[in-house]
Amino acid sequence: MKKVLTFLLTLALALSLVACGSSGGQSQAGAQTDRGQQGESQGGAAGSAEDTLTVAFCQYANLNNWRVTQTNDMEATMKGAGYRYIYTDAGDDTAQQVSDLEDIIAQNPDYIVLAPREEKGYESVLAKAAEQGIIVITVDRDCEGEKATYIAANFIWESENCANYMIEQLGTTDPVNIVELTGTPGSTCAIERQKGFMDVVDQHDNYTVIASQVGDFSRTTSQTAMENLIQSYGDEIDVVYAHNDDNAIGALQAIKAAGLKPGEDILIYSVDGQRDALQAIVNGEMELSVLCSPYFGETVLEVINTLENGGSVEEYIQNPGKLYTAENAEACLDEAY
Ligand code: GYE
Repeated sequence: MKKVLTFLLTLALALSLVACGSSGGQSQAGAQTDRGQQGESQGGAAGSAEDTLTVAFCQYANLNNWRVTQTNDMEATMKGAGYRYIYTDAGDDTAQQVSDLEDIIAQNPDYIVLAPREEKGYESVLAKAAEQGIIVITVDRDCEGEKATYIAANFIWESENCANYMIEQLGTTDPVNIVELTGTPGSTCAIERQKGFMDVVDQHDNYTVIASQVGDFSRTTSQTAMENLIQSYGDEIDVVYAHNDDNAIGALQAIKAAGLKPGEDILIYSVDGQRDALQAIVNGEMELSVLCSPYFGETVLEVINTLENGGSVEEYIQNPGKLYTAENAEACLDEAY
């Protein structure tokens, strides 16, 4: 039974290790523009002012490449479609994001695209939007409250793949000590990336998570956290499991600064598919980054078009992912952000 399972896992892994190139079709291309200012602006040519839709994008922060890429893609796609565009950036503060939503609702847009910071805290403001007939689409993380759909990656799949790839490399007999650097506390991706990883790791006695610290999807926070972990555990650490590439790159810097060799003394597994992570894989300093695409504009556009034409949409729309490893990272550098 165990053999069959191992075979199936290896097969699943092999299938998800797709090469790069135009035929892959796994990542959505998105035009990039300079980051938008807060406020409202008119997009490209479309019908008269009355029949132009207004779309608001409520971003929770722009603290890393992933977020900036998401923000730029959303602005370019919505303006490219000719919509009136409202944009807010809550500066990594949930209470501020709720207040941004209040301001957006006061402007009565047709749609709100919400990238929520965490899962809780938005219920009453989303009820207000619904009362006013404003359609809400959540992107990349979910939150409680009324919405038409939730578009995101499968965080459980991402984190199971981190664990499976690690197990494929390190086996099921020798003891392996892991430190985990987590994302924004209370966010869907931090909750599920921990769960998916632990569900796999818990099946093998030789793997132990010796410490877990908040990296907050930030390079500087993660670097400091990793410095402290190296001080406490030193040579005992075999693996860093990072909830995103900023956590991974921060850890990588701390490992190097401590005179240790990433890729030899400590192996790093992560999620996002950021360019710096792919480069680290090419350099032999990271093992894996699982793609979590920051491009949502095209899917949001499809949702809006479907709803405007009287159609219905699924309550969860999944963004596809894939694995970047030493086998394909170099060939994929150009598609990374
Ligand atoms: O992994 C990270 C970003 O919510 C899925 O947030 C997203 C995560 C992504 O800041 O880089």
